Amino acid sequence: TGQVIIDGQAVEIAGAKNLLELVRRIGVELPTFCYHSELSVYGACRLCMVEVDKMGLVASCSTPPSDGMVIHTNTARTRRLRKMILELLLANHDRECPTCIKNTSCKLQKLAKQYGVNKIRFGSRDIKLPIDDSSCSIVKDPNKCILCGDCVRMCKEIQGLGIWDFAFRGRKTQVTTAFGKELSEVSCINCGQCITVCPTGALSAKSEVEQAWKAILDPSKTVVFQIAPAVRVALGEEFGLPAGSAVTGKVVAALKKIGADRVFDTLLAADLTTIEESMEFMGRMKKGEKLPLFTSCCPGWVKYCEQAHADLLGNVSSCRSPQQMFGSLVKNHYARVIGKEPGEVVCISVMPCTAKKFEAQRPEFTTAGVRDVDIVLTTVELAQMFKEAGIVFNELEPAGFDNPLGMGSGSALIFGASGGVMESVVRFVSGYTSGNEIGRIDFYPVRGMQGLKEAEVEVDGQRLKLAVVNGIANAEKLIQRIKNGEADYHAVEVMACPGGCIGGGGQPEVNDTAARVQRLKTIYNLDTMEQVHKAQDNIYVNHIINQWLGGTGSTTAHHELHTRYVP
Ligand code: HC0
Ligand code: SF4
Repeated sequence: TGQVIIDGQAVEIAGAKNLLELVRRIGVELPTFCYHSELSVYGACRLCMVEVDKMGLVASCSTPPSDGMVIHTNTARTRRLRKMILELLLANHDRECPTCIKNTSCKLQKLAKQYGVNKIRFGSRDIKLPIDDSSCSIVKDPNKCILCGDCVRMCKEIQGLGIWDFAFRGRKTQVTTAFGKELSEVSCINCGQCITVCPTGALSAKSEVEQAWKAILDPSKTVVFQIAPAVRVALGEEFGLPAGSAVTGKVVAALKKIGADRVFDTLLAADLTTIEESMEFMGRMKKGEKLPLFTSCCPGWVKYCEQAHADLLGNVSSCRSPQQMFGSLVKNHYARVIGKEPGEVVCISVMPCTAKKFEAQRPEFTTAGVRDVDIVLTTVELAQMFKEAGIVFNELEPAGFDNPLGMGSGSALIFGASGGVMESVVRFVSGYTSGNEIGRIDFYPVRGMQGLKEAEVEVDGQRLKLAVVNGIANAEKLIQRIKNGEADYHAVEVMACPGGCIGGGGQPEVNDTAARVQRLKTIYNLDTMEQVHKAQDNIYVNHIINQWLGGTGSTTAHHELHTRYVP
């Protein structure tokens, strides 16, 4: 409680944790590399310095406010220091900006311009460290690292993994993996959350844009796209639209313009997943075995479970993720329908996620010797392709998906948000047991950005206990409680990224959770507008189950839509 004076203006403290938050309230944005509201305060970059009467210069992110403080944000000293810090960072930075993946979206570049840094008075960097591109999801260029430590704290605090840490001292300080191993050799789950906080080009997604162009421009290939649920509420941000703008029809139109042969929807496969996973769940409930059932659509979570909890793999749903069910349908059936060999059809998926790149190259997901999903582009990579092709995205007339793999229910759409898979299963199971007589089922307790959501629902006279977690650190806490007997559930949904896929490592960069909340809102608004609300009401999915797969629970369905985990 109390108040402070900032630049001559009185501001109520009202629960603010630090001066940086209070300064924002008077409409002044202080520069910072290392401050993120969802991470611990590190106070290392010192850019957010302010002058406080009787205290002198302090880092505003790590200084709590106290009643009567008099704060100045723009003084001769703060100006001089900010410029100097930026110059020092730039002096030690590989300044090949025009060819950097983060050119024009780099925070260092942006702040250098904003603070008028037009010369660097210090010597230039003389060491060149090797780039690590061993991972199929993430590229690390240590020459671009400014040691803000954001990736270190993200991986440790939100994912509980601690893949990155500081090593060496003084001028030789680096952020690196344990023993400097290549990223593909350590327990990284490919989630890309470290990329989302990296202010420079030090961490980026491994681009597959060139492979995608090659396929599109090859006349002997039929190129089939699938678009994940969360992509449609974020891609517009790359073209300056507000966070959470729904751009589904524009994405389809743009893909047709750049030469996609068919544009399909991952939503169709998400409905298929709901049906398969719900049947599996009901089967386990009946037998009372292998409970809780853990969802299996997040490849970051699946890899984590394989590494850290192999004893739980029997509890993980055998369903392939929607991305992989889709790829399997394309290579096993759709190719034949259009008179092609699986190798003549290139399946490209567009995902909000860097771990989907890893999932798609897993050796178990192949048909007749070729990958089911050949190329995985992130949301940002697809936007890049539209830019390269000169597409005036914001002026496009929307277009519709192709059939028969272009339709999904509202329940498939909400897969893109944490809690969506669980709600879809609840919608299916409630509908199924009541003979589908009932209308809409909206299941609010599992919605929202919280890291852990618990809910109970009564279905067919049985009380189902459900949990939804996002962020692997939250998942780990929950697993410990389950293992210690402090919690028990019938089903658990796990997504590695905060807020679920909408917050994936392949999404446009966002500075705070507000943008993620907007994306989340749009997902549920789109669901509200959908005519078809439950997976079982998707007539295309029912057609595919009956005509292509030989009915629910058939051997074909089992082979093509499920997987086995080898501990
Ligand atoms: Fe997701 Fe998915 S919802 S993981 O977040 O389940 O990436 O958007 O595509 O596969 O559908 C990501 C998003 C998907 C899959 C679907 C699931
Ligand atoms: Fe950690 Fe995820 Fe980055 Fe891997 S991708 S280092 S698990 S934050």
